[in-house]
Amino acid sequence: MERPELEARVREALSDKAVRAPVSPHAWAKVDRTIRRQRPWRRGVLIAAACLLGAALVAVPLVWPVFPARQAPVRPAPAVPPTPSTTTTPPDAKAGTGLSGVELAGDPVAAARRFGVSTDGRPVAALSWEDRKGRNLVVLSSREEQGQPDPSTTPASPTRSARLWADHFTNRNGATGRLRMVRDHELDCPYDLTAEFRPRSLRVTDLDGDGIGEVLFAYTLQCSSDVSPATFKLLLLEDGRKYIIRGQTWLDRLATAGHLGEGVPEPSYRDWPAPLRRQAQSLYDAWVIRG
Ligand SMILES: [Ca+2]
Repeated sequence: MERPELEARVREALSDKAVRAPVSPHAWAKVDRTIRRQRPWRRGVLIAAACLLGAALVAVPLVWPVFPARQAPVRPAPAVPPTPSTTTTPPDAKAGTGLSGVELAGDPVAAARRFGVSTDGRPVAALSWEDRKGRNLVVLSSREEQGQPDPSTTPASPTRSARLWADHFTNRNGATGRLRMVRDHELDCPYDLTAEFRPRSLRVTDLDGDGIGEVLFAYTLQCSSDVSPATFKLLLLEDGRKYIIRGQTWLDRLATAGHLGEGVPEPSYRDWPAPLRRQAQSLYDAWVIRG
């Protein structure tokens, strides 16, 4: 019973209704003495509780490490894909197995010099790699020069000639040599002359997985004074063997005059390794403009 209530009941007992009250007129004095006796005891309880609380706050951090914490399961971090390394390898230049050190030279002249070889034309692109036969270097080169005067006109008109070469050099067992040469030309042209390798067509793969690189490139030849199709050839060399698709292309997608036919392979497609044929046909179809 709280003190205000006790006081109220005592005062009620001391009133005129004291006779009927449930407590005697002397109850207040008795209660007051009881309260005074309880005050020190309550104060002690409060002080003890405060001390226990303080001790708990100090002890818990000290004792906590003793007990192994029940940790939530750690979700493994997602795998991070490896960062692709930078390389001078051109797109699609290296596929399959068996090739290493594939590099498209920034300076084809210097690349030929380092390999210890020279070409008939001015090097315009060079690609080197290593396969199970040894070190390889393919150099594309070209040269344009004055042609023979055109005898069909009077006086004879001047002409221009252009030549293209592709040389596959190898270094096997310490010996450097030319494994294969491909050459083509457009001679004595009195009109507009085009003779150029398709930019960025030079690449090496090992699609058939035999450990020998197959190098691919393409070029265009034309001598024309009007809108005429140009000669387009795509070549693939592997260990001295030559695979080629010969056809025609328009030089400008916006200037065509009819639809051009399919390219003609040599040897026939049934004699090509299937992965090489698929790649060659795919790139040929992507590069020629048939109209
Ligand atoms: Ca191969």
